[in-house]
Amino acid sequence: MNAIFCPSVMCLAMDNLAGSIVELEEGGIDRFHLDMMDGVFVPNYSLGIQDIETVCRLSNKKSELHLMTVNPGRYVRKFVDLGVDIIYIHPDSDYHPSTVIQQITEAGAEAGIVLSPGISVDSVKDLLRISKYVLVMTVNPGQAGQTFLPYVREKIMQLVSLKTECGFELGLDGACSPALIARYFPLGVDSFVLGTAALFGHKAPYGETIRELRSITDGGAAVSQRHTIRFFVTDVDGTLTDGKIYMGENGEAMKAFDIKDGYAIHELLPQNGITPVIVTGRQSLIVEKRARELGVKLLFQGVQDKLSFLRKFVADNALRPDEIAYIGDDASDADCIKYCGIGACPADAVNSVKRNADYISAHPSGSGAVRDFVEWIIRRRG
Ligand code: S6P
Ligand code: MG
Repeated sequence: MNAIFCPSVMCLAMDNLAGSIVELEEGGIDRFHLDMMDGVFVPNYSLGIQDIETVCRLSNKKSELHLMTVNPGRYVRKFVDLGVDIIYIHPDSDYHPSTVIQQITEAGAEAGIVLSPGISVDSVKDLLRISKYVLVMTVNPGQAGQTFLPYVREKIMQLVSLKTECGFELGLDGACSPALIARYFPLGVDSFVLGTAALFGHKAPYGETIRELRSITDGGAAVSQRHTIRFFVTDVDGTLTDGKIYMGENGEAMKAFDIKDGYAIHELLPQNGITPVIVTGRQSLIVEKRARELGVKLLFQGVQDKLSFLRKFVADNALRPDEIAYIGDDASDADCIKYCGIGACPADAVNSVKRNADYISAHPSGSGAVRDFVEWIIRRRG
């Protein structure tokens, strides 16, 4: 499965539209992304019906129309007649988005929904089942050239875990830089709208830039990572436990572990060819005992700098960082979460960790967050 690249026509110089369409098609794009704004739903104007007609007439590729207008159902039939293949609406742009989705499908196009940064997955849950495409805006709608909003990360990963069950293709729109594509394609995002962050305003010919983007996502690391996590690294205090340490006169006396997490480590990971690794900054006999009980052979205690440890672990085992999944809860875990292929944290992790996590479990520390993350990884492999 290759990444789907959709150049944003709004970012093109209109004085050579025909030439650019040919250059982009020959350069290897997948479909054209057409933004329509009405100055009401978003404070800007972009392509009009005439432009859409021109792109559909001149191009041989599919086109997707992103409606940022109030009353998005109004011209659906017209757009389909012009040759638009996919029509995206913002659910919050109409009182009855499900009716508009039905209208789009009945008119002969495929329907998608676009989630602005402030729109939650929960608020559109039922629409996910009738939408063939879901596009997450990583910037506020209305303009090109904005900066990625980190709080949408959680939404992207929620949708990654729902896409197979609901049967939609997942895309990102806004600030899709090469780095963002390199991060999110392996995690399960299918399509990317290419605007100023990756394609336009750069000196290189489109074909060259697209080839470079393809080299990030085709074959090699990115594709195999979509399927292959080999090691599962977990922190202890505040991840496998609730973070509380019960001290007796002779030092550490008790920690509580969750049986559900234990099952994931002892059973689910090995069954799926993934090796569990426990890494902790503290030293404790309790952890040693628990690791033995769970059959974890790779236990590393007293690790003060977890990132340096991971780098060495990767080098010693001839791995790539993207073959590791990591879960942790505190500041010392934040860099590891960024470094590894997939990073997660329990619901009550500190904010610096949450900001960087690809997956935030709904379960708190010591109460099934590890089990939840393990199941999520396995589900994602399909
Ligand atoms: C923005 C619109 C987008 C942009 C495109 C810009 O409201 O929906 O499709 O045209 O995302 O990309 P970039 O890389 O300039 O943010
Ligand atoms: Mg758009």
